[in-house]
Amino acid sequence: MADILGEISENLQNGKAKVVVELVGRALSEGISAQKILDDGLLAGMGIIGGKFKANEVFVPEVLVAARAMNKGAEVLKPVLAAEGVSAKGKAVIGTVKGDLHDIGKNLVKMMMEGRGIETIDLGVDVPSTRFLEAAKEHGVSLICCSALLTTTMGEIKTVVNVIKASDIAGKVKVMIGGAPVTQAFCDQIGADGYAPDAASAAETAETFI
Ligand code: B1M
Repeated sequence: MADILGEISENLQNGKAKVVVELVGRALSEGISAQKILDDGLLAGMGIIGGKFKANEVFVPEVLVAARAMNKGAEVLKPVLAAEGVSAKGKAVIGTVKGDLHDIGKNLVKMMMEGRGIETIDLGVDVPSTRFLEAAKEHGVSLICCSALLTTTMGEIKTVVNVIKASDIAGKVKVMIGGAPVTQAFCDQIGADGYAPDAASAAETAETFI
């Protein structure tokens, strides 16, 4: 059993989506539970890639292909997991703030969070503060993730934090922030709940909030 799960992890790290899909199907037909395949195959591989990304041992393209393989493998497991009654660890919404169209980093954060079993609803780019609030209520999430890449749009994160603080979900939802110009000092200054400098740390931090 360990062998096929190890193979899934390895092929995922190498971005071999087709092979991952095939191996996940084979593991299911061998009677391995979907949860075990997810934890010890897919998530294990994504965790290794996350660690290597953090240590600058692999870069954006490798993470993107690994995440694609992860998503393809997870698609095979989804109906089985639903039938086994396994639900996601928790839910979050993510978006790039109003006025900002950069989404490569945000997409990586989303993929890493999904790689940790967090269902992540993507609001896209140029997201107004009120949309973050609406979506958080609509999906009943416990975490809002805001990305900003421009010094001119960083201030929008503060607007999101203020909108949430003034809403009826204040205290029930955490706000995590990040993006190239964003720092821990900025996070403290605007009263956000958490900051992460990169996608792998963002997924780790998100897990503590979920
Ligand atoms: Co733009 N851009 N851009 N750009 N762009 C930057 C950000 C810039 C630094 C380039 C420069 O001048 N040196 C500069 C900002 C300067 C500043 O504000 N001080 C800039 C500018 C000025 C602009 C325009 C204004 C240019 C113009 O039109 N005159 C314009 C603005 C458009 C807008 O948004 N309204 C613009 C447009 C664009 C493109 C559309 C061409 C394109 C974006 C394409 C896309 O995203 N789909 C683009 C790009 C690609 C860049 C650079 C080259 C690369 C950004 C990137 O994707 N990095 C960038 C220069 C650079 O950074 N070298 C630049 C890779 C990505 C993986 O990193 O997004 O930082 P990053 O994400 C990291 C972390 O920050 C963190 O995790 C990620 C992975 O580790 N992270 C989070 C991100 N979000 C997080 C959220 C979290 C936690 C961590 O929690 C929720």
